[in-house]
Amino acid sequence: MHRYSLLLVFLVLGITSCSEKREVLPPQPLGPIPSDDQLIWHRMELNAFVHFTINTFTDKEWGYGDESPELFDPSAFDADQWIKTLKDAGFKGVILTAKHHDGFALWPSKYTEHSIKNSPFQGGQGDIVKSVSESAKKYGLKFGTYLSPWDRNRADYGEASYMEYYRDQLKELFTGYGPVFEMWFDGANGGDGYYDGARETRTIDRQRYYDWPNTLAMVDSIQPQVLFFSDAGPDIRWVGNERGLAGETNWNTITPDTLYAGKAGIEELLQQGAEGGSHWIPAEVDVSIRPGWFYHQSQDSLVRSAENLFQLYLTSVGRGSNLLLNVPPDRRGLFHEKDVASLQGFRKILDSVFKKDLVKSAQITAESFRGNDERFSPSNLNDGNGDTYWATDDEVVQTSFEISFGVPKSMNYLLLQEYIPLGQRVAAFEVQVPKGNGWETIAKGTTIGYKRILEFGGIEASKLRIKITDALGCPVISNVGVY
Ligand code: FUL
Repeated sequence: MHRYSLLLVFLVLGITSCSEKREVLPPQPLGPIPSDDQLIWHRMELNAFVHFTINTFTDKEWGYGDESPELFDPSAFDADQWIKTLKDAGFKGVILTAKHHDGFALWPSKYTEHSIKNSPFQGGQGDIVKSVSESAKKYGLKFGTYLSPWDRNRADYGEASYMEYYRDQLKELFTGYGPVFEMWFDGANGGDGYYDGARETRTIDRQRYYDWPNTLAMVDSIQPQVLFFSDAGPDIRWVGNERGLAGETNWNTITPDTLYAGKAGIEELLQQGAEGGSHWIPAEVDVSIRPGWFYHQSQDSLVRSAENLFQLYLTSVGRGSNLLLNVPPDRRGLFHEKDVASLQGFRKILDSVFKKDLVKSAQITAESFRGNDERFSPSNLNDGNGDTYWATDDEVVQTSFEISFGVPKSMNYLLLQEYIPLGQRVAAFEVQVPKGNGWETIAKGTTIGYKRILEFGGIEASKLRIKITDALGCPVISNVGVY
């Protein structure tokens, strides 16, 4: 009897520990995490900006607001040419300047005469916003829009009534043109302008004038999926420069309490984000393929080369941000041949650099994996599935995994991705190759985030070890690639 009860105790214990083993839980989300729409956005990686308006015809960057609508007359406008070029180059979304600072509306807004409806283009019947949104839909790109809060044409810019006008225009854009994935609010606000003949300088309270909470809530009530971009978010933040550079340290988190569009002195914070920040507000890298945002014939010889675009890719997408590359149509209403050639070349470089992932046929082992449960094993790192990941036990923060190629391979790039639905965690890592009986560090990085690409410039090794040296919690890595 006594012996039987002992056996029973063992059995019960055994069953409990077995069932405990089976119940290894995934890591809990750590800190702020992306919303579903932000996650979709991260996965887009490459989006295009299109600056097109009356400036294209006046050779200006910032129209004063007194330009006659008569000037807007592209001779061979073809939105499909833009969108097909972008699609072929791998872009997933397009954001159009529906109205820039000069106030000219590229759609026939019923709230102003300063619009395409009073231009000679298509006999006043044209609607660029419609053509571009429809073409984007046709080619499977998402459509986004930019509506400059600053309006140098309006008589009442600076007064309360202008905000009514601005909101009415937002309503037009958000009800008439299908789903909008991203809305861009520019930080350039207030200054001199035409203002319907006043020709003066007007300053506004950048923090309060636009009543952003209510303005955004209004848009959100029409299209809840839209992501708002501004210097300070709330969904996507500016990266703090227009040179194409995300921070090598780039947290998707930041504490936006004291931030607002146009606030000075926050460039570095925006570029790097903040470890432990209170909100998930990833940085977007906006940069132009030409020196200007708008087309100028004088800049035809200054279009970024394909190699230069690839460098921009490495300093934006390769640092965990999205690239928003501006491609300005010319006076014909077409992407210029030089820009098209660079975009095609850019695609070729991407395809050739990332053609062969050496990890696909390699063995991956890790110091440990969570609860020894296969669901969290390092084999998830090269299974081509972004929804599986390698994770360790909660208390295992400094750890490593090894990639064995079998034979020496020469390689140029390492690509890492964290599984960001559970938060951004890694703060420092090292890349090592075997040396003697140990390892030698050949590269170091800080954050990973959605994607981190390190360039080695050609090394040869039969093994790589990725050592996580600092993280906010146990690492959760979904993908590794070596090229
Ligand atoms: C800036 C604007 O002033 C430029 O003209 C351009 O639109 C750029 C994307 O944002 O703040």
